Parts: sequence; C-alpha cells; structure tokens
Amino acid sequence: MMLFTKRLLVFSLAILLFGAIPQDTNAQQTLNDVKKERGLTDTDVLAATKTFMPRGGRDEYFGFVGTGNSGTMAVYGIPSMRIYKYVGVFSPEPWQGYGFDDESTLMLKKGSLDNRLYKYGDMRYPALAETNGKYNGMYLFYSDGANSRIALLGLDDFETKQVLMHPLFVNAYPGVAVTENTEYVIQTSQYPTPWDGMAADVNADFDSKFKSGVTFWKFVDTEDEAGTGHHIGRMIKEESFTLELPPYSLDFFDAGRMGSYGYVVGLASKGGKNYVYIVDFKTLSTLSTKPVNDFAVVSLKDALAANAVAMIELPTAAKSVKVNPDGKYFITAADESFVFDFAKVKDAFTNKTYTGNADGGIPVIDNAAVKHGSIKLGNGVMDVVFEYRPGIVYSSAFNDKKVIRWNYETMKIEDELALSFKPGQLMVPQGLSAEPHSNYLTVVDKEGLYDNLAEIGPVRPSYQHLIDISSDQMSDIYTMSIPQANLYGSVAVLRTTIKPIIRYPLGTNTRTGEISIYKTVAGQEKIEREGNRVHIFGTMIRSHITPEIVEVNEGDIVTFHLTNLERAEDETHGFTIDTYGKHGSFEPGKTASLTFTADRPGVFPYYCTEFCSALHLEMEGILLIKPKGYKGKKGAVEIVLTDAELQGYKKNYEDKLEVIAATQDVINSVVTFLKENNYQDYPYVEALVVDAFDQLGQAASSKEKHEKYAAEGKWKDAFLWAEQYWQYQVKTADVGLRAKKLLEEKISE
Ligand SMILES: [Cu+2]
Repeated sequence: MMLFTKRLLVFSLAILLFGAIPQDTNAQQTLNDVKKERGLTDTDVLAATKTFMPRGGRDEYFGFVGTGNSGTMAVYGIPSMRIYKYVGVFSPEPWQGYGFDDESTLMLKKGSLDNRLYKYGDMRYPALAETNGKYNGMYLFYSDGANSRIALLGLDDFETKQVLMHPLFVNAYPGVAVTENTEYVIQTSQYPTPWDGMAADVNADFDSKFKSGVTFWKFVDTEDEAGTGHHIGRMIKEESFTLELPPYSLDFFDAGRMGSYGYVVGLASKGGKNYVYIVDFKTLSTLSTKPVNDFAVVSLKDALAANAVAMIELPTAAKSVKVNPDGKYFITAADESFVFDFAKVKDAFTNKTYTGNADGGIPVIDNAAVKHGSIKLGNGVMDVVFEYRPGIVYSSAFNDKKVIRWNYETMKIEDELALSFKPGQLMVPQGLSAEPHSNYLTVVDKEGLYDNLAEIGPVRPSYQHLIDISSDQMSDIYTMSIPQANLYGSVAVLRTTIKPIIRYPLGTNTRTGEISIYKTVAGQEKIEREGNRVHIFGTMIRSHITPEIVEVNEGDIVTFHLTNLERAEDETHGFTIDTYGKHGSFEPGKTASLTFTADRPGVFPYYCTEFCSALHLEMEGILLIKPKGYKGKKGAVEIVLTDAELQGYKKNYEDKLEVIAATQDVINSVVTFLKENNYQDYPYVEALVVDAFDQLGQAASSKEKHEKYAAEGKWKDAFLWAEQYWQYQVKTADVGLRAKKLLEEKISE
C-alpha cells in the first residue's frame, strides 16, 4: 500500500490554499514581444482572441460530431473547439465501461443481430431532439450505416440510452432526421438489399427482390416513473413503421417543419438518374401495414395508391438536401443547387400534376413547376447550411476551395471565402432547426494538408475549421483536430439549452434511468452464493472498495454489483479486475454490474482505475479464485500487518490529524468571511456554499469511524478513514474558497 508522507500532505494543502500554478513568469513579456517572437500578424492575434477561453468563461455552444467508423461521438465546445468527451455509441468504449459492464453490454446486444457485440459502427449525421422545430437539448440520435442500427443518447448525462437493430435493412444511411416535435426519428436504407435475409441474384432479382425504405421510429418522451426527475425517452419498435420503396440508393434526407410538417425529402438515385424523393408520412401513418420480420411495413402499392410518395428529377447528383428554418423551402447541395418550394410541391401532390413515372412506378413531379430557383455555385459543391439571417445560406465548394454565402430568396451570391483546404460538410449551430443561432460556421476538412500541422504518419485525424461569419468579411479562425475520427456532419446547440446533471440518484442504472435492483448502500455490502452463482454487492467511496476481499471457486459465475456512494462532483471511480478484462466506470450514484466466469484460478487484485483522490491507490481489493480441490485456510484471508507497518500507519494517522486541523482552520476562516459579507445575498455564491456544506455533511460517519478504529489500535483503518474525512474537508474547502473568490468579485463590482 502506498504510504503518504507528511511532507506531501502539507504540500497538497499548500496547493489548495495558494494554487498550483507557478507565479506568472512571463509577466514582463508584452503582447508585442510574443507577436514578434512567434511571427504573428494582427489577424493571427485577432483569430486567437476570438477562440481563447479565459478562466471562468464557458463555451457558447455544445457541438456533437460522430467519429464515423469509430462508432463514438465527440462532444466539443464552440468557439474554443476543445473536445470535452468521447461517448461510446455503436462501439464499446472502455473509459466509461460502455460494452464492458452488464448494463451497457445488454443494451448493445439487444440492439444487434444474433446477440453479437459489434465493435464498431459508422455514424455520420446526427439529429438533436426538437420541440416545435427547436432543439430542446434533451436527446440526440444517430444511425449506424455499417450495422444498420439506430441509437438514442440522453443529454442530461451524455450517455447512450438505447440501441436498436433495424429489423429489415441490412445497411442504413448513416444519418437521421426528426420530425418537429420528435414524434418520429427517421432512418433510411442506403444501398438496396433483399429484406427477408435470403440470397437473391443481384442482376436477375434486383427489381423484384431488392428494396429500399424509409423508417419512422416512434419516439416517446416519458417522465421517469422512479421519480428521479429525469425524462427517459425511448424509441418504440412496436409503434414504428417502414415505407417500402423500389431499389433506389438513398442518400441525405431531412424532415419538413411548420408549413411542411409531415414531409420527408431525401436524395435517391437509380440507373444513372438522380432524384429528390418526397414522402408524406402524415398520410403514410394512417395506412394499414403488414408485418415483415415482425416490423410494420407500408407497401409501395399502398403508398402509391394513397398518393404519399413522389420524385423530382435532378439534372445531376446532389450531395445534400436540407429544409430551411421556416420550412418553406428545401435546397439541394450541388454544383447547380436547386431551391424547391414546398407550397408548389404540395399543389403538385394535390393536383397530381405528374409528368410520368420513375422506376417502380413512383410519380415524377416536374422540376421546373416546383422550383423557386436554381444557382450555379462552383465545382464539387458538398453541403448547404442555414444561419439566423433570413434567406442566408452557405455552401462549400470542394474543388474550388471556397465557402459561398448566398441568398436563397433572391438567388444571388453575396460573398465568398477562399480557403487553404478543400471544404466538406458545414454546420452552423442550430442551423438544422427552426432557430439557427450563431455567428460561427464549422467546415470539415478531411485532408488536413496544411502548413501548421505536424506529420503523424499515414493516418491523420479529421479537422474542422471554425469560420467567423459575423461580418461581411468571413474569416477562418481555428483549426481543430478530432482524433480517431472520420468526420462528416455535426450539430450544435446553445450550451444553456442542455441541463447536465452532476450526480445520479443513488443506485441508478444509467442505461435504463431506473434505480438498479443491485443498489447497495454503505453497511449493506454482502456476498451471496447460490450453487456456483456468486453475487457481490459492493460499494465504492474514497478511498475504499467494500468488500476488500472476495473468495470464489474456480468455475463460479461471479457478478460484482457496485454502487458509487459519492455525492461529490466529479468523483467517478473506475473498477477493474486484473487480467480478467472486466472494467466499469462508476460515476457518483451509479450502480453497474460486471459478470464473468471465474475460469482462471489465482489471486487477482481489483482496484479503482480513476485518479479519484491522492489516495486512490488505496481503493483496492483481492479476488481469490480457489482452484478445484484447493485446500486453503478456512474462512476469510486475513492480511496481518507487521509491527513496523502498524506503527507506520499510526504515524500517518497522527500526521493526518494535524492536516485535518489545519484544513479545518481554512474552512473556518472562509466561513467567517462568507458570513460577514452576507454571502446569501448572491445566489451563485450561496449555491456554492450549500454544495460545500453538503460535502462536509457527508463526512460525519468517516470521523466516527477513524476515531473508533484509532481507539481500537487499528491504525491502518483509522488512517484510511481519516484520509476519507480529509477528502471531504478538502472538497469543502475547495468549494468554499471558490465561493469566497466569487464573493470578493461580487463585492468589488
Ligand atoms: Cu477511486
């Protein structure tokens, strides 16, 4: 066990009191010195100041981008472009135990074919949940093109909550869209395949047996019945349906809103012809369905009879099609981009002014009759995105290395920004909602061939550039690298729209949102055995894993059910069993389980993998797996300390008491200051003070324990519980000092 010296303790306290940062050694250097030294221009400095995040600052937007075939999602801030988190979605992700603990593994297996655990996905274009066409900050959806799955993420904890396998599609388009109140999450196929899982001849049977489709996953947002205060949204497979389409290759799509609510528009191609398909799902949802592979299907025949699907032919393939914020138009991204008018499209449906049929008998609406206008934008036009100014839209021209600002009402180009790279997908925060909100545009750069990036071998990360679009002069102000990613689309929302939680209600199964039946509270830890099935109900709190010793027999099926008892901010514990490949992450309040067969006898330490406190190495225990026929000592293994070790712990304990007293002095002085200056008059300060004392409120039982063990001469336990008590004190002091600093700032304002 790690011995903690007094000097280190005092040093830790010094850091707490005075800050770990060395004094500003560059104070003499001026901005001009740095500019000169680094060869920076005024433009460079201006760009840097637009993205620099000062202490106390917060990013204005949360950005979400899928990592493509890595199967994870990166969360980042705009304008700082700092990555906050990678979230496992379609791939196992060890840091958060995703696909490692029983809860997430079960979720992933239920959402796969034949119970297999896929190790990757292909996720490109996410959609945020909407209320009245605006982002509500609660959920996010992804489609897995490679393994035909769909995922729901909760944004109160930034975790994946549901993964479903598509019952019909063998592959899916790796993008999703939602209807304006998230009634449905829409997913389509990409490449046509037979639906019945049977072999078919790709030439002879293509038109008869291969199909494509558009699926409407019913989404229901319910208040959590366990009373945890969180919403638990779910896609309901039994209430979802798929529209059967002829074997077209399907590409990007979007959903109408407001005036165009009820329509889905997307790109389709077949036999060298390119179309925008238009689907009227309001009508589709009233039609009768027949089950295919236990999933409701609206047949093409019925959809055609109900006049619920049509096509508009395009002269060339488009790369994207998006509905504008107020839902009046949909716009294609192509060298010649088309702006189509939904009102005219509706008239064409109503009056059936079709000019003929596309493959599969789908009626074709005359392009000229429904377009608002078209415009030649450049070469290799990839994407289109909206901003808050009415009529303004941006397009990327890959081959021309430029971003074009144009007006889709007047059909005129307003401005262009020449770039040093070939631009791909575009994103303006909230630009895919009814409420675009930003002066920022992000642009994907797949090649990363520039002059300010280091070479790192054949595979490079993807890049996103941040473009300032606030003025007439657009400017490229930041290059962000996103490692382990193959970037496509992204979405972003005002940071304040999302309300992240700090801790879970104690015992939460974070995947279901329910209180786990395996929740364990302090003092209730136990090991239960029935035949060869062993359940360990354990707890984790600085700096203990309880129980510390577990004995099982070779061949037993063992489950560790662990609950993190912490109530403090950011006190996550990890848990791993050496060489067993079992790992979990336990955020404050979370309960998760790790099941394995004890098929390898021996002694296996288990420990906390997070740096949860200075004493986190004390969070360890021993799993003894007794080989068949093992004749060991009966009963629990006792670890006997030598006299020297015992005295060492006694000394540590006594040192700790001194540190505890010194820390208490700090807390007392902070409390005096806060009270004398009426902290309760300042809501933010008051909130910090409440949090600080919540920490100290947790400490009482640790104090009782260290005093009890000290009285019994059990110095190791006394020291560990004293350390625990001190951890709470440190948290209290830390939050208290932040409150004091804030109060000082408020007073001086
Ligand atoms: Cu820990």
